[in-house]
Amino acid sequence: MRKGKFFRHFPFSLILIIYTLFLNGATSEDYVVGDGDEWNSQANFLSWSTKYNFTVGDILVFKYVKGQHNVYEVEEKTFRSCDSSSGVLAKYESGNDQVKLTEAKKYWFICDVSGHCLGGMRFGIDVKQANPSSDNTGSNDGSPTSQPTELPATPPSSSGRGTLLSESWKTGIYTLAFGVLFKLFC
Ligand SMILES: *[C@@H]1O[C@H](CO)[C@@H](O)[C@H](O)[C@H]1NC(C)=O
Ligand SMILES: [Cu+2]
Repeated sequence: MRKGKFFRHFPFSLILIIYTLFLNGATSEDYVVGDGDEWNSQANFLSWSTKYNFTVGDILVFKYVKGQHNVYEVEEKTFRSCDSSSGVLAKYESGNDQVKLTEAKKYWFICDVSGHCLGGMRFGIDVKQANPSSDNTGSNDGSPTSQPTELPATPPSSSGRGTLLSESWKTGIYTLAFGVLFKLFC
């Protein structure tokens, strides 16, 4: 009676699908810098950079007409000064640059075409570990000063608690899904 068994377990298949969707949500995302405006002199990258929560594994896509702009990943002081004579970590200029965010740290990007950085083609983002619940307390790699002073730009109502609640809710879903899988296959 395999068929009967399958249909009896059908609701569990749904849970499995939901579980898969959650996993996908936690893996990686592509973000086109500037969204529809892309990487150009008119867009406001300060507001763009605060629109999303970036996690390790995400990819930034810089789209622009090759030769009109470029993308430098820089250190914070270079981001602030727009002086690219030092502090440049990586350069991109293809017009369709895919930058994978491989570390949990602050990333800073500028356009090094003359005047563009000072004109607003620059932004910084804080890339977080994909699963904060497992790796939040204890070790943070060598930047003790940046931790306690950090405030959310627009504090929603008790954001910390909300995060905690949604994290434990997710954990609940995962546990439930694992339990179901265990019953199905063991
Ligand atoms: C980013 O994270 C904060 C705090 O966890 C949350 O309040 C906010 O809704 C998130 N924003 C997006 C776009 O996911
Ligand atoms: Cu530019």
